[in-house]
Amino acid sequence: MSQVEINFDGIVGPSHNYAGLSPGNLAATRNAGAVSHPRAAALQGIAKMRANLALGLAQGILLPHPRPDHRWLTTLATDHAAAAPHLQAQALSASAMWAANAATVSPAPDAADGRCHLTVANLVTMPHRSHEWPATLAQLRLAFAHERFAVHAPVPAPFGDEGAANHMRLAASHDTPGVEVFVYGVAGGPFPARQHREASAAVARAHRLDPARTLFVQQSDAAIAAGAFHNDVVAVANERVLFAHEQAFADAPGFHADLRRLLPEVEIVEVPAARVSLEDAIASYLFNAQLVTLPGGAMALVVPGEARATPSVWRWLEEHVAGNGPIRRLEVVDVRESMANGGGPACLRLRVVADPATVDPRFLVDAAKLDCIADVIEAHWPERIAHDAIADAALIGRIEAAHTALLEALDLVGLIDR
Ligand code: SUG
Repeated sequence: MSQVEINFDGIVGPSHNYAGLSPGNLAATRNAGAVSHPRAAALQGIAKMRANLALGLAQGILLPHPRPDHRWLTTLATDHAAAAPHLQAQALSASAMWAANAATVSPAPDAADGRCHLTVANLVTMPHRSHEWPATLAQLRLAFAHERFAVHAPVPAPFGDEGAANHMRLAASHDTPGVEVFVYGVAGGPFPARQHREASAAVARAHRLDPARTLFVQQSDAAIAAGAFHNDVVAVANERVLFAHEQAFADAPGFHADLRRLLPEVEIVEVPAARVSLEDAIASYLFNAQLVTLPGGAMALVVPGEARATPSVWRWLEEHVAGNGPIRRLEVVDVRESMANGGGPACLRLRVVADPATVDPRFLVDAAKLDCIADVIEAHWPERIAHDAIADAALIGRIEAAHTALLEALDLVGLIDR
């Protein structure tokens, strides 16, 4: 079978809670201490996957990590019961759900050795995410064990790497050589720049990309300061289309010129600040959308409900679809539990262009398998987590049992739980 884009969604783990752990992520810090709803959150994620299947797209999954992360706490010479509250929260976070931060992926047509390369992200900037990579790597090594893939260990600290959320690929079509774009931030603003240029350069070398078709593009300071802690909050690309906010990049004209030179068929859809402010774009997650090619060849944009609820954004989208733009269809999904922690539809998925027959089938889903996962979630995921309950032994027991039940249902016990 030919190369297709497969979206691997992170299943929302049973410990999903609002601990305000990510400075610079305005939704997460605003909701610190709020009551979370892990069961609803995970079912919202399942519904999004069902909707993508209904569009005719290939769909995969990545699994929640064991939480609390006892191994990490042991390296800190403590355990969950004894740890200080901030460590308890960091060890319990379900942040691995945001699969766009799992790895950077370079499809086979872009690599000199003709393999699809994946580098697991080190996520070193935020303590609660810095311990995700070993469990992610275990899953990637299993899911992509076929010789058509090369799975790489993380770039070493201190070079921050947040994976596909700061990486875009433009190509005439998924299965032809593309232009890979690595977007980095520069430190100095009010919030951390989580993607370092040095890390992106290392990933590009490991993936054996053609330097002549690889761009390193600086994110604008204004975007980071306004709450765009990852590039995928202000830009998204799919095949020949770049869809971005006017203020996403430090030097948009220079970036656009490079793109046009390398990919003459590129279509750049830039949303002017005069139509949608950076604040509205970030609050609505207009760009944290899945821009996907439907089986017939047209493109659809999968946006969160918040985009429809933001008048400037919805007006712009409706005009675009009514006009002659490349986005022909809008799909609205409800992922509000994830959104409240700063994770929209695009954050929840990792895109891999590959032949599905080369992927471990336990990581691919159809409607029946999603029904089975939903049953486990209904039966085992906590209905709510109040922030002051994260130290509660009964809750921790419930979270761990829920995780085990899912691995059992998917035949993955002992394989990815480190
Ligand atoms: O890393 N939120 C995540 C959201 C990640 C969104 N991903 C992309 N944009 N691709 C983050 O900031 C908040 C967890 C908490 O505060 O409890 C959190 O980690």
